[in-house]
Amino acid sequence: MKKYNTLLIDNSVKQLVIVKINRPEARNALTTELLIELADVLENVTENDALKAIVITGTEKVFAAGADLKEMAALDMIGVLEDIRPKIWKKIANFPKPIIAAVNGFALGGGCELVMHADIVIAGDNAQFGQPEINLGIIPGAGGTQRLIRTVGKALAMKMVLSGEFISAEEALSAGLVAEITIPELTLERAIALAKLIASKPPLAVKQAKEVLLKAFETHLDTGMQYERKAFTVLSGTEDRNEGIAAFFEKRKPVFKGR
Ligand code: DAK
Repeated sequence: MKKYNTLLIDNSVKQLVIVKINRPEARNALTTELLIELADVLENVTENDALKAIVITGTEKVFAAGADLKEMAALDMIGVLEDIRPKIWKKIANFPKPIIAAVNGFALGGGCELVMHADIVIAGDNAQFGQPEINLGIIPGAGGTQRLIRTVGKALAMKMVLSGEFISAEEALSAGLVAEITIPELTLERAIALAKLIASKPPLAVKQAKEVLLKAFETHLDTGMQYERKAFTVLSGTEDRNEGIAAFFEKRKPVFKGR
């Protein structure tokens, strides 16, 4: 995979791409360049059948401190209106393979919103999540009002967005923003282990599962159930489904082919 200015890419784990956000001097603030590079990584992973999932992480102290404020300060209203970043966020949201976030330290503003674009979040016990945009006279712009409320509920989302107060890893876990907490030294390792486990599963089922689970954010139950039914039916016609059931009865490990 190519080299990027703002991301470090680790291809050493088979079937995975590990992306480390690499702007420590600006606390991993998300510039447009960084988002473009991230979208490029996702596009490459989407197109490569051998790659099954990505893991996104930051440094020990900061996952990401939000949108780059120098860049934001330079934008007037028309600049914001014509900003290309909403399109890039959409690409991240539409990425079809699993994204696992390994979060140590601060995940603030756009950084917290990036966490919410991940499918599974593993947090170090030093992690802090927040939407401090209110302190800057703005509001979240990449889903921090919409995804946050759907994830953690009204009470906590209102508190975070209106007050700018951060929540701890523990609070994030009990609110459902985070799937697991580890000691910070193991956050990435655990995220990789989980990504490897997912990479061993039948890819068509993983893809359908992600797609249908995310539908739950935006549909009524009845419509969501129809999506589930359709995806379930489609998977019934795959070789991997036959292989999974056969392997169960033959008491052996299944060999999935993504067909
Ligand atoms: N942008 C640019 N530079 C930043 C930065 C940021 N978000 N955060 C930190 N830095 C820079 C600091 O300016 C400082 O630079 P120098 O002074 O060394 O040149 C350096 O990083 C170190 O910062 P600190 O001295 O503050 O470091 P600490 O370790 O003491 O504190 C911190 C770390 C992360 C708690 C703190 O830096 C902090 O509170 N940062 C700002 C957090 C924040 O307010 N985030 C929200 C940003 S607004 C949209 C999509 C998304 C968004 C908007 C629109 N659309 C699609 C329309 C998102 C908006 C946001 O995220």
